[in-house]
Amino acid sequence: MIIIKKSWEIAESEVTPEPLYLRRREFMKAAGTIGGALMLSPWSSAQGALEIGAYQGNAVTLDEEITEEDAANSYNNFYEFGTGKEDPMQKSKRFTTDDWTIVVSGECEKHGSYGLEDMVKPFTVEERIYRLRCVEAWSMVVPWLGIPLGSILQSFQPTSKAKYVAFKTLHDPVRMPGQQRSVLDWPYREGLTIAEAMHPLTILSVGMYGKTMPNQNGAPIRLVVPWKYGFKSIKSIVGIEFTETQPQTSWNMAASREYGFYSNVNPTVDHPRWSQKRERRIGDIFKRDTLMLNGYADEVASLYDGLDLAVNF
Ligand SMILES: Nc1nc2c(c(=O)[nH]1)N[C@H]1C(S)=C(S)[C@@H](COP(=O)(O)O)O[C@H]1N2
Ligand SMILES: [Mo]
Repeated sequence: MIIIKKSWEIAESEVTPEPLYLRRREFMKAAGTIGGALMLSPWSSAQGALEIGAYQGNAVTLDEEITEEDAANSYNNFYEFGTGKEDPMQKSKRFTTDDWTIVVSGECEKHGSYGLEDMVKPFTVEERIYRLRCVEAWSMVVPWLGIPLGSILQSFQPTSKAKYVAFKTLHDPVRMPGQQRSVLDWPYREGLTIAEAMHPLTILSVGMYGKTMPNQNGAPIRLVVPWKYGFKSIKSIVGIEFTETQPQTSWNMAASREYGFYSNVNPTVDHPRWSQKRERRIGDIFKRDTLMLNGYADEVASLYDGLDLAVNF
C-alpha cells in the first residue's frame, strides 16, 4: 500500500520543535513502539481483540505537554459506566468488545453491518496529538491513534442527500450498567454536519498512548472532534447513519438551552451556568485561557462562515 500524505500531514521530525520531538521519542520508546514518519501494516489481530500494530507517526502534534496517561485513563466522562469521574475506569473492567460490529445506514450506497476490523483494516492508523476540552471547563492533551473519519465515510459512498452523520453508542444495560439509570435517554447519540465529519482533523480513534483504546475511553472505537466540546466525541460506536436532516443528540435532548448541536469550543459564549473563558488543564495548578475553536480556528473556522456562533452554539 502506498500512502500519499496531504499537505498538512507532515512527519514529526519536520515540524516538531526539538524539545517536544525528543520527549516524543522517549514517549514512543516507553510505549514500546517505533516512531516513524510512514509505517504500514497497521493492524494485527490476536484472539479476537483488536490490536494495534505499527502506525503512522503523528501527523498533527502540539507544542504542549501531553497529559499523563494515568490521568487520561482515570478521569473520564462515560455515563454508561456511571457519572463519577473514576466510575468509567472502575466499572468498565469487565466490558468486552470482541466481535464488535457497526451498522452503517441511511443516505449511502454501502449500508450494512461491518465488523470493526474489516471496517478499519484498509486504512492507515495515524497518531494525532489533540487538545480535548470538556464543556465542564477542564482539558487534556491526548495522543490518539485513529483514522480520518472522512476516509472511512467515503468508503460507504454517501449520496448527495447525506447532509449530516449521526452516531450511536452501544445500548446494553447489562454490559453498561450506567444505562440502568435514566441519566440520559439511551443510547448516547451524537452528530456532525457532513462537512465537519469530512474535515481532516476529525478522526475515529481506536487507541491512545500507543495502545488499544481502554474501555473507559470508549473502546473499541470512538469519535474525536478536537475543536468541539468533549461530549461530541462519542464513545463505543455501534451505529453510523447518514441523514438529510439534523440528527438528535443526547445532551441537546437533555438540556437544549445548555448544549447546542454545534457545541464548538468558544470562550466568548458562556454556558448558561458557568463561564467558558478559562479551563483547568488536568495536571496544571493554574487555569489557562480557552482558545477559540480549541486552538483549531485556522483549520476549521471556515466551516462556520456566515453562521452566528452565539445563536448556533
Ligand atoms: N457514549 C458516550 N460518549 C461520551 C461520553 C459519554 O458519557 N458517553 N462523555 C463525553 C464527554 S462529556 C467527554 S468530555 C469525553 C471524555 O473522553 P475521555 O474520557 O476519553 O477523556 O467523552 C465524551 N463521549
Ligand atoms: Mo465533557
